[in-house]
Amino acid sequence: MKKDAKFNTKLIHAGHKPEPYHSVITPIYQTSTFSFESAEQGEDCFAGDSDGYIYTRLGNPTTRALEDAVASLEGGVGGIAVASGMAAVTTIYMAYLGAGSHIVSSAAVYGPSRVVLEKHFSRFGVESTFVDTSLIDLVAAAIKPNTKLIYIETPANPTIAITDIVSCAELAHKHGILLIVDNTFCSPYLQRPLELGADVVLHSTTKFINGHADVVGGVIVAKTPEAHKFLYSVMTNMGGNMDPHQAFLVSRGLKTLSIRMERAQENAMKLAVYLEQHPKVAWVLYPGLTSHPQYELAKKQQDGPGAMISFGLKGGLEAGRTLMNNVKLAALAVSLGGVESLIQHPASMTHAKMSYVDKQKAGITDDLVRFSVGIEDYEDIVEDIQQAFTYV
Ligand code: LCS
Repeated sequence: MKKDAKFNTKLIHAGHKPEPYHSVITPIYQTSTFSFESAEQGEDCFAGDSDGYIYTRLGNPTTRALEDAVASLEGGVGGIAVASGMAAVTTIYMAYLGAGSHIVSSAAVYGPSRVVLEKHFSRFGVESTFVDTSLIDLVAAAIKPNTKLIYIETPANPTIAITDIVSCAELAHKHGILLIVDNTFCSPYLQRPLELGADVVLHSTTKFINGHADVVGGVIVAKTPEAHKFLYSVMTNMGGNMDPHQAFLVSRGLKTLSIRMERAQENAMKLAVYLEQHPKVAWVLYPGLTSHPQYELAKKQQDGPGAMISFGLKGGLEAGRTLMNNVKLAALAVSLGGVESLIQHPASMTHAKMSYVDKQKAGITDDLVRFSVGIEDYEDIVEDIQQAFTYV
């Protein structure tokens, strides 16, 4: 593949290396270990003087193909494939936070990305402050002399709040801080944070990157070789590597990212418009609607509004529950970004472990219903919602 290949060409070809049997797809190297040609070559591998594979936790050709593909799509120098999105989050926290250090994070992030700081990293002396990062002044005010990371999710799970990546990067770098962006909701097809100034980007590949709701996984992409090497060493020592079989499936899913994203987004735009004019709906948050508070920012930093919608019904929590209990096509399930439509209630599901007060402050209200729009025919998706509304 030529270096300046365009996005869709990269999706199909990036990461694949010549194979002894000329296989068109990178095979599953389902092996835990690799033999050395000689004791000397083994020594060179461990010294880093030879790029031979050693042991699958330290690297594997199937996972490397995925790492290189996502790094190429994000415009980074190297990828690190890990067992889950949370392994990506915690590898980054482990790498850059330590006793006496401080992180400023979006208040609305995937529940465990926040809870792991509050419940576990706090045990090792890490301080964290959670603010609405869509307001840059709040981010600036939260920075302390010991702040090491600004961590943002944009769009945020589940509030769909958008944070200005360029402004956060400028602010972070002015203070010698790194900017980490969880790009799970957009995927590199719609947003490339490294191009906007971020230092490290991460994904739960469980979502849009794999896109088929059949594998849990994560990936980190670093902007510099130094950051890549450091994060890689933390990951291999902590042991959160992705398995080759997992990587094969994610690589397979990745190839259709653009067409899945386009189709899901087209459905989401229509569904958001439908919901916004529905008499039983109180509010809708979707970056493609002019009513979204950061509509202009989303248009500037994203290549499209994505496929995630949050909304609330006039009848509040009870009405939302009735709606969720009556959908038939959409599954009542957590996760997102797959080919199938999913509906869930963040306050009692994905974000249940956050305190009530923190949920309120972060905008994760009891009435919030989250819809991950799939690639089914729009007519069937909307017909399903319409019939569920008759029970509300
Ligand atoms: N980052 C974001 C933005 C996420 O939405 C999730 C999972 C993760 C990281 C963690 O990834 P995992 O370890 O699950 O691969 N979000 C989920 C959600 O909203 N419902 O179920 C999982």
